[in-house]
Amino acid sequence: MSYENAWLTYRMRQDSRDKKYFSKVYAEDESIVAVTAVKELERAGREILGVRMEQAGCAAEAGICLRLVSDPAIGEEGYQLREEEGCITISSEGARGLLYGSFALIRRLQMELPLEGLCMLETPSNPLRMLNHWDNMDGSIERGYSGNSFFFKDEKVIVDERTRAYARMAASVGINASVINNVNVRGNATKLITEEYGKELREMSEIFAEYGIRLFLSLNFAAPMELGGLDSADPLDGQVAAWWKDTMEDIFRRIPNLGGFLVKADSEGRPGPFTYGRTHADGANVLADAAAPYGGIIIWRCFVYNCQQDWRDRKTDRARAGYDNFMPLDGKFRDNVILQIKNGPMDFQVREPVSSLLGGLTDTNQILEVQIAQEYTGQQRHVCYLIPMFKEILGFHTYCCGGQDTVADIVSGRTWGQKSCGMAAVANTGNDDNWTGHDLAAANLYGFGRLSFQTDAGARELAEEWAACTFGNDRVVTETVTKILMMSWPAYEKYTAPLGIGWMVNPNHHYGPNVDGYEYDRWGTYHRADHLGLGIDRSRQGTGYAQQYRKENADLYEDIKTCPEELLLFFHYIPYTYRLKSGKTLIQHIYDTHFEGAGDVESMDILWSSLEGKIPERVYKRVKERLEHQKEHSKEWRDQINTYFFRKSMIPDEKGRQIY
Ligand code: BDP
Repeated sequence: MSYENAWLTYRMRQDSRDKKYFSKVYAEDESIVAVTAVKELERAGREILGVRMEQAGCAAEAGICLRLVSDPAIGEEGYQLREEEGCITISSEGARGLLYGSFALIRRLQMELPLEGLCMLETPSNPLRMLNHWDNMDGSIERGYSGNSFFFKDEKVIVDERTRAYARMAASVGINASVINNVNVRGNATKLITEEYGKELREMSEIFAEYGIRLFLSLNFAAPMELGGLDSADPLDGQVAAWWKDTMEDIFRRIPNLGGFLVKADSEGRPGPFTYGRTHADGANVLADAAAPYGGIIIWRCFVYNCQQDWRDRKTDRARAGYDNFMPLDGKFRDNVILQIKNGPMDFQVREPVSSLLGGLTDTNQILEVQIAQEYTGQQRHVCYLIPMFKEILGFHTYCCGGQDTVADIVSGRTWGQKSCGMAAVANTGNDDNWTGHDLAAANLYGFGRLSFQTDAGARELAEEWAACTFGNDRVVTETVTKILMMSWPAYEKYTAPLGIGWMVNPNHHYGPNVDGYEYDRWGTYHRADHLGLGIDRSRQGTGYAQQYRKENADLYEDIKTCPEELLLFFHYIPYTYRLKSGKTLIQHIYDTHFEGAGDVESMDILWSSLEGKIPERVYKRVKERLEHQKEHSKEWRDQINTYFFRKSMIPDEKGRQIY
């Protein structure tokens, strides 16, 4: 199985400026993670500078020195990089900090940034920085767009070279936890917590451990029945609790580097505590109590809603469900439970408001869940760089308190003083050579990791870093690739469903336009377009969702005049003739943005074509092919959406363009 090294593709540098540092290394720590750090420095020295690095006998002889220090300002995962008199010191309170510091140094080497006089301190913004893989044991990946799983094949756990390559890549951007199996736990995946898969999972977890990553598994809430032969999974049943205790004891003994479990319960047909008339707190707590003696964490997803909704009922609203289900339980979860909350109240659309639960909950550990698997954003056939979206989400003021009230503050633990919290991304990897199918989709993987480590980092800055590390330090390439990436999310938003309404996609696989695909079904994802207008009234007169926010935001969303325009149709039903701030009518805005969006893809394609010969041919071709498809597909989107609204409204385009 071949694979490429993504942003860890090292190129030999022509200059010898930094060679002196990489001739000798000295590490004060001998733990496995520190050993990994030294190996990584050696490899970078060899492959980038052509230097054979040796171990120095003492710190004074070294060009790079890894030091364990006692300094709470740095912490166990933070690091300080300091160059003085020809020696670079990487300091941290823990080995993981040393590893992250080493990768930060290597990044500078790749980008050819000066090392002399270097002095920087970075501490991670979030305690947990996770990837959630939706990999199935048959090797398929739910919402996977880059080949098959490299964790599972033919109902077996795979541990091979690629396991290490994955861990290395993830650690290089600061990831410290990984859930390897799909949240929808079915069939043999339920048995991952049994002896049957113990050996392989232990091996995998040991490789992860070398890179400071803890292994997590998704759990089947009905396991006491499916594996234990009990006739119930009722969390308040003593036998069930006892079964979980035994099971946890076994698995944590078998796999010491296990971090805990991720649970999707009472959601889209998965079993959960509702069956027994119990709450989600009852469900999560029984697992948490069983995992607590081993330091295990239970991550409980808030993606709970009625997927059997009646489209005729205008008062029910899927957007409300997370808050309605979980707000009453605030404060009722054990300390080792974390609620994992999708960024928006619906499901990873190109534009959604921030979930009302973030900023609602004050007494519960929280993780922000985003999706870099591009399920609704072009499935890794379209370029869609999502980091600018994540930046907006993180920067959103919830008004949950006087001071540190942004989503970034909440999930980092700053707002409510929590230690178990952070960010998780539904991963976009598979066993394709380039890991992410679309080469440019690797920017989302890179960007997510770096952003979860440093939420202050800018989307453009991360794009530039990624491009320089991936394609080499050529200014024209970096600038062009960054330009394409930065255009891509706005472009995708323009040519797909307008102003926050989302969902005009093909049911099931979710690729490509389908104007009424979800309109009259039970999933609760409507646009409610008619001949006068479209959008969903989520104000007080409507479903009342806007009122789930703190007053400042509730007022903002409640009123058509103050509602941010990009979310206008999410919160309000708007006539086609309504004038937006630009002076354009809603219908004209729809037409214009759709032409613009498809036009932007043409520009992206031209920009990419200008790089021919400047980047490896196979990469160039892979991306070019996808851009060709995206050009055609964005036109299909444009034409279906525009035609649909033209036929509904019968209002012609002011600019007289062809709308069918
Ligand atoms: C939706 C996906 C579905 C996932 C679900 C989830 O369509 O495949 O199982 O989210 O997050 O986006 O559980």
